[in-house]
Amino acid sequence: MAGGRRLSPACLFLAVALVVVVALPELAAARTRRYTFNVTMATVTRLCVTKSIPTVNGRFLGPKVVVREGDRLVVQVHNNINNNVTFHWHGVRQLRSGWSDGPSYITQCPIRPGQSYAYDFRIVGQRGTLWWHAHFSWLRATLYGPLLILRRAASLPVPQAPHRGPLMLGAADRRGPNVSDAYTFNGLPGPTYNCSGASDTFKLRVQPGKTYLLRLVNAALNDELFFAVANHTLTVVQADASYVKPFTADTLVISPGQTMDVLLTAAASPSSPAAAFAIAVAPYTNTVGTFDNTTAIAVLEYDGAPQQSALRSLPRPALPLYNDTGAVANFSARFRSLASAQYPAHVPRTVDRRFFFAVGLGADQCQSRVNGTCQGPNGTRFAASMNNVSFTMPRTSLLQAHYQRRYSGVLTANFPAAPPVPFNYTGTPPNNTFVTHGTRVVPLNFNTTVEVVLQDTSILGAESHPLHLHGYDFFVVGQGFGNYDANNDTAKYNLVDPVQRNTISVPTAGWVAIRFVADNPGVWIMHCHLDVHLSWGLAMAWLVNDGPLPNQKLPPPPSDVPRC
Ligand SMILES: *[C@@H]1O[C@H](CO)[C@@H](O)[C@H](O)[C@H]1NC(C)=O
Ligand SMILES: *[C@@H]1O[C@H](CO)[C@@H](O)[C@H](O)[C@H]1NC(C)=O
Ligand SMILES: *[C@@H]1O[C@H](CO)[C@@H](O)[C@H](O)[C@H]1NC(C)=O
Ligand SMILES: *[C@@H]1O[C@H](CO)[C@@H](O)[C@H](O)[C@H]1NC(C)=O
Ligand SMILES: *[C@@H]1O[C@H](CO)[C@@H](O)[C@H](O)[C@H]1NC(C)=O
Ligand SMILES: *[C@@H]1O[C@H](CO)[C@@H](O)[C@H](O)[C@H]1NC(C)=O
Ligand SMILES: *[C@@H]1O[C@H](CO)[C@@H](O)[C@H](O)[C@H]1NC(C)=O
Ligand SMILES: *[C@@H]1O[C@H](CO)[C@@H](O)[C@H](O)[C@H]1NC(C)=O
Ligand SMILES: *[C@@H]1O[C@H](CO)[C@@H](O)[C@H](O)[C@H]1NC(C)=O
Ligand SMILES: *[C@@H]1O[C@H](CO)[C@@H](O)[C@H](O)[C@H]1NC(C)=O
Ligand SMILES: *[C@@H]1O[C@H](CO)[C@@H](O)[C@H](O)[C@H]1NC(C)=O
Ligand SMILES: *[C@@H]1O[C@H](CO)[C@@H](O)[C@H](O)[C@H]1NC(C)=O
Ligand SMILES: [Cu+2]
Repeated sequence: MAGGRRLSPACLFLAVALVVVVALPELAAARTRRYTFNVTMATVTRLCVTKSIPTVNGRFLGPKVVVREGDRLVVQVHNNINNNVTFHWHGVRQLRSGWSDGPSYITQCPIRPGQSYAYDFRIVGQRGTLWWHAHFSWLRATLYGPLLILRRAASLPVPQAPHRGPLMLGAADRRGPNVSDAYTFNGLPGPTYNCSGASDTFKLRVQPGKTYLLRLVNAALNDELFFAVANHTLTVVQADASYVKPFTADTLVISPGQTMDVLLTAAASPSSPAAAFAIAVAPYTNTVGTFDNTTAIAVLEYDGAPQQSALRSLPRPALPLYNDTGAVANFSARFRSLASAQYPAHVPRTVDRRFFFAVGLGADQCQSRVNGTCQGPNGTRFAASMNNVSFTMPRTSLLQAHYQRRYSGVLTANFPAAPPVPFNYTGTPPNNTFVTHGTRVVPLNFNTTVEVVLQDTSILGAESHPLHLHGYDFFVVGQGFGNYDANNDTAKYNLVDPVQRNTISVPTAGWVAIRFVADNPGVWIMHCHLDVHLSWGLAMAWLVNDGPLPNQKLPPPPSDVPRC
């Protein structure tokens, strides 16, 4: 993001989140729900370190926003910190409300210090767990919270269960946008870290024999995470606020940006002497750089259990090794849309436009080696790209430029549909790994059916990239290792019940194919949700033109939308 390389926040707390939701009456009429976000600095202490961090309303883990599908949500933001800010409602479709999507310089200019902006949108046809976070530079490190959408339908496709959630998984960092010091559960790192106090551990209390719904969000800046609960099997029922065919798993994999709703059944008579079990998260990565290789622990505590004195010695669940790509692939292969009569999967069976995007790292020439900015190989600077285009953040809002049809000097509508020079994406990298730069977009006619194959590259190391699309959910119709092969792989697509998501990890040294229908006019960024890669340019944008009918056009901007 603009300035992302330079701006270094006072601190990072990356999180897993758990939130408890009280059941609300069913079938309430659609209404307007209003929240106020006052962005202020506040002092937070974790692991014996106290720092001043940007917060919403003075709290770290920001407010829980609760709506019902069909509701209008209005969030009045006041920026009272000495930095620009915007907010993104991660996973909300924003049907014809792109002015409220939030990514800075894409759908709005930043809310400057002292300014206000009201995000105002409806939530249509979505239910489950999503989340919100800042979308300017690295500010989402501390500015985030859950967004829960209660269902409108009277009958549930999954077993009804008391809610325990959201559980926001994050991380804490003492230096800057670099390597975190700890992973966190709802902002709490737990007992595995030095100087952890009694108030540093998140505890989830349950009653024997009951089934709970956990709402999990990976809010960490740069880390895909394994998640498991000792001696408990989990049942996945939703992903990214879409229903899936329920399946059980001992270990989950959650990428930054993704959410997962899972059922946990507490044993009728737990045999553990203390009736307390460790909930653990640890990273999944193939990065060639350094990473936070710690394990964070929260506690699943049964009612009536004696107070725990020995949190550190709780039996831990066995998690896969940090680089176990096979475990990740096996887990992601299990997701299927529920595809029921009530919640059908409208999978596009034919495609109007096909795209092939090679996604990965690359290099920039380094002009100056001042203060470690040239840490790439052979004195280069790290960059990232799609089809060798590293995204340049514009200086004004792309949506504003589009609305006024003033593209000159802001964007060019020539983002390549395929890599300029094909190569063996998962083999020996080409000699020249320098990227090009630009604010290049793909223009789409309204209602175009799009297929994108996202192919990881091994340039500077093959690595998994959680790609997030704004404005749409997409169907994940295929994935595999190695180079995508149009002759053989297309025939194996699942066009019956593929999972629908807003964020999908491009497998390490592999590919994933997604489909969506461009029925939401506006400008929508698609980017890696590892913030470090986003700041290196791993992004592009779709420019979806208006349709012919009045309800297929982007409305004018709200009067208070921030200008550059
Ligand atoms: C926001 O918080 C600051 C600091 O606590 C306070 O001075 C200001 O009045 C608050 N603004 C609003 C709109 O609540
Ligand atoms: C990143 O980490 C390295 C090694 O710990 C440190 O020297 C450097 O200052 C950090 N960078 C930032 C931006 O915090
Ligand atoms: C938990 O699982 C471990 C490993 O499978 C087993 O040894 C232990 O007995 C289990 N504890 C309880 C309380 O079920
Ligand atoms: C990360 O931690 C695991 C478990 O402690 C260990 O096996 C592995 O070697 C570590 N990897 C790195 C790169 O530090
Ligand atoms: C995973 O990491 C372990 C320990 O760091 C290493 O021995 C092993 O070769 C790695 N596996 C892969 C597939 O890279
Ligand atoms: C480089 O670091 C030094 C020492 O921390 C600092 O004084 C200087 O301003 C930095 N230069 C740049 C260009 O950031
Ligand atoms: C390293 O960079 C220098 C200067 O750009 C270049 O001449 C040299 O060929 C590079 N070496 C390798 C191994 O890429
Ligand atoms: C690409 O490179 C991989 C790894 O070296 C190799 O196994 C594969 O055969 C290569 N594919 C092609 C089409 O050359
Ligand atoms: C890439 O570099 C290697 C080693 O320097 C060289 O042998 C090879 O011919 C180069 N390949 C191309 C396509 O330039
Ligand atoms: C979109 O296109 C499909 C055919 O490809 C058509 O059936 C449908 O009516 C179109 N929808 C709109 C809103 O134009
Ligand atoms: C892929 O398809 C081509 C052409 O249809 C075929 O010749 C080849 O054997 C196939 N490769 C694999 C690995 O299935
Ligand atoms: C904040 O946003 C304004 C408007 O785009 C811009 O001029 C300014 O440079 C930004 N400030 C920072 C620190 O990025
Ligand atoms: Cu990435």
